[in-house]
Amino acid sequence: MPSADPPGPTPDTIAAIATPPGRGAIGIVRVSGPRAPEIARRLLGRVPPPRVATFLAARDARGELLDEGVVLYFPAPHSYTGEHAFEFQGHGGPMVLHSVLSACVDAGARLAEPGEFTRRAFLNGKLDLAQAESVADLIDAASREAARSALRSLRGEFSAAVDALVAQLVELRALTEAMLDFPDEEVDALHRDDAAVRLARVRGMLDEVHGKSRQGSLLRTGIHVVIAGRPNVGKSSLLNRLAGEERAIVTPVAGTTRDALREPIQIEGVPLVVIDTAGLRPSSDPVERLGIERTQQELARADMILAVFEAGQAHAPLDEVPAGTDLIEVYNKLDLAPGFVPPAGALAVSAKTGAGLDALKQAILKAAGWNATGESVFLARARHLQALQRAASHLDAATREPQRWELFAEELRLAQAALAEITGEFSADDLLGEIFGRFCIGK
Ligand SMILES: Nc1nc2c(ncn2[C@@H]2O[C@H](COP(=O)(O)OP(=O)(O)OP(=O)(O)O)[C@@H](O)[C@H]2O)c(=O)[nH]1
Ligand SMILES: [Mg+2]
Repeated sequence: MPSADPPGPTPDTIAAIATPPGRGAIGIVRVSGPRAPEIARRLLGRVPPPRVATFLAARDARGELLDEGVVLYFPAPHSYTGEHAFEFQGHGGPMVLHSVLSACVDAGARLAEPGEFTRRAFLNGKLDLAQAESVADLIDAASREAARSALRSLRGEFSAAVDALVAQLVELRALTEAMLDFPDEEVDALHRDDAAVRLARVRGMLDEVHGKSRQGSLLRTGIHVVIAGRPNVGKSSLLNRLAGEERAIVTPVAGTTRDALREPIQIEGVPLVVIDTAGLRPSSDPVERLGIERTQQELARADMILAVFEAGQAHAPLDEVPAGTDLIEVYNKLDLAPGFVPPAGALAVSAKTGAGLDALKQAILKAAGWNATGESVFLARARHLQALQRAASHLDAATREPQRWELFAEELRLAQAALAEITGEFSADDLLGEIFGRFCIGK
């Protein structure tokens, strides 16, 4: 069998169940590596024709029937991993799938580690690192918007934007390095001006990518919004309104909520976790005091706080709310105080009638840094944001060195290296381990 294996040590052949654990109509066992054809021959009696759905029986080494199903065979390099690979689509029961998997191992495969198929796709140049990460992001996407962004990254939009930045930097570096042989004073003003203009252009592009990435990172992580206030102001009612269903218990009794209640919701496709908490007040009831302690813990790790008050009622300031967290003041029960005008920057709502709720949702999105421009955003990870920030600070350092070409050139080199980490041109092994270790097995 002709082999398209990459040079270097021959990799193992890996196998895994690619469908989620449990029972299902169909279950898939996936095999990838140089021995895949041989394993197919042993398991299925033949190497199936490439890329054609072929119905075959799977047997163990003693010839005992394990299952029958549809097999797809992808010879290298035209597979997900770039290696010889096949997928056996059998009956989706744990016993059946495990017996097929064991037969693959008996025939020479080893069990795959989490993310190993995608790691191989990266190592074989099928995907760059940002694309490989977007595979996991697509699988984990918690909202439609997040899934769409992940898919765009998988198709290479994010990588293309980063590559475009790198290309501009390479051009600028070439220009600069050509000048390095001349003493600084002989590099004429024309060259310096040209370099400055180009640098400013790259810096502007970088800002744009960074902006879209920061927005996209909201889609990945979700925003934790904590509703806090004195008892009975309508915090739980507000949570129910935002969630669109009766999740939290609402009563006229002050001190109803004890445990913090978390509710995942979406506003315009942006995932949020809204947390209802026990009303803050001095209390001698031990249960209520424990609840209030939890409120304080939630407040400490909130991304955003909705500080709820009653419209038209005098109230003491909420000193318990930590300074420095994004905060929206919300005056509830507007229906009981018609004509009430909230202080500047605050919002008035009625959890009872729904008045002001749309404005509140928009305010939450705005405070989170989301602006619905309709433009595509990049579902960036913290790693990407850090690399973009590092690149930006090197470009800024370059801006400060228009007279010293060596330093100017060095900062450009560092900026380029930071960007290259995103797509994985230069990546340390431990980084790869960390990224792919978080995948599910079989992906
Ligand atoms: N009229 C009116 N009543 C409301 C509104 N929102 C809440 N209420 C009432 O206010 C009372 C308290 O509401 P909750 O949502 O339980 O208040 P809470 O802030 O969660 O109270 P604790 O959990 O005890 O801290 C209930 O009787 C609600 O029906 C509103 O917008 N208008
Ligand atoms: Mg409550």
